[in-house]
Amino acid sequence: PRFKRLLLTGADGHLGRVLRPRLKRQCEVLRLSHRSDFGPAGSGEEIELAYLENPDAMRRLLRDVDAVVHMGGVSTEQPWSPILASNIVGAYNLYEAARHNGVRRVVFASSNHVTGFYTQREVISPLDPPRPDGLYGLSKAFGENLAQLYFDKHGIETVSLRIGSSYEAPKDRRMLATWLSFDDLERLVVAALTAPVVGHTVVYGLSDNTTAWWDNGPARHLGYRPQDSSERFRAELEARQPHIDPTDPVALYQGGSFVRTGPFEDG
Ligand code: 15L
Repeated sequence: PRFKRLLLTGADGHLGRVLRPRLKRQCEVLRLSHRSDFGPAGSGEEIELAYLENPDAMRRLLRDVDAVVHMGGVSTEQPWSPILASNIVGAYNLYEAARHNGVRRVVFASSNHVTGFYTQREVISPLDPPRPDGLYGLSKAFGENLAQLYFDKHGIETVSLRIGSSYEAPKDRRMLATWLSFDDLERLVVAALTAPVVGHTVVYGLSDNTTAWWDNGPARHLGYRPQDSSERFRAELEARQPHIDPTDPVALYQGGSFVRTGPFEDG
């Protein structure tokens, strides 16, 4: 294995569960963390439960790890308070813990919702300015800026993955463009962990889809080569959803339905 010990946060989340066996192949010991109990450790695994918003727990969690794959946190549009706790305070605690423990690299699960208010007829790259489609996307933009600060000031490297839609198969027509297969997710995370020099690199997480809104040219140095494509699902998805209303915000914007949810506080 390439690493002695890797840490996977959000290990019991949707993508944490996908990455758990795959990251195990990259390290002697895989430390797994989540906020609530998720069963026993397997061989070559350690489990440590921690709340992202607890700085002491985060400091303990990052002890003796070579790199962190940070999949923990809120992963959908939600009210401000859980986003503040997990994605703002939590991201800060993670980077402070990395600095304290001398951790050299973080792979940060950012999201395409950092740029969800670009339209589906635009092709953008990681160099275009953020345009979050909600509080969730905004919190991920904060995480990316935090990563940049911790590289510039403390030399901690990060690859921010603006993950599209990572599922077994795309679920709707939008996901023909945003789909990231689980095998390509693994390729992307491994590239992010092992590319020799990354500084703070932002990359979109998508497979080799025929229709796409994201140009990863500026992140070519990662060496990520997607090998799957959503194209084989196209006929079925277009048959299931034959009509697109181009004035519907869900069809207009890259973030899809996320542009419509929230704010929550006033109902
Ligand atoms: C995300 O950021 C979410 O975590 C995930 O649930 C999907 O909805 C995905 O974006 C998407 O845009 O499809």
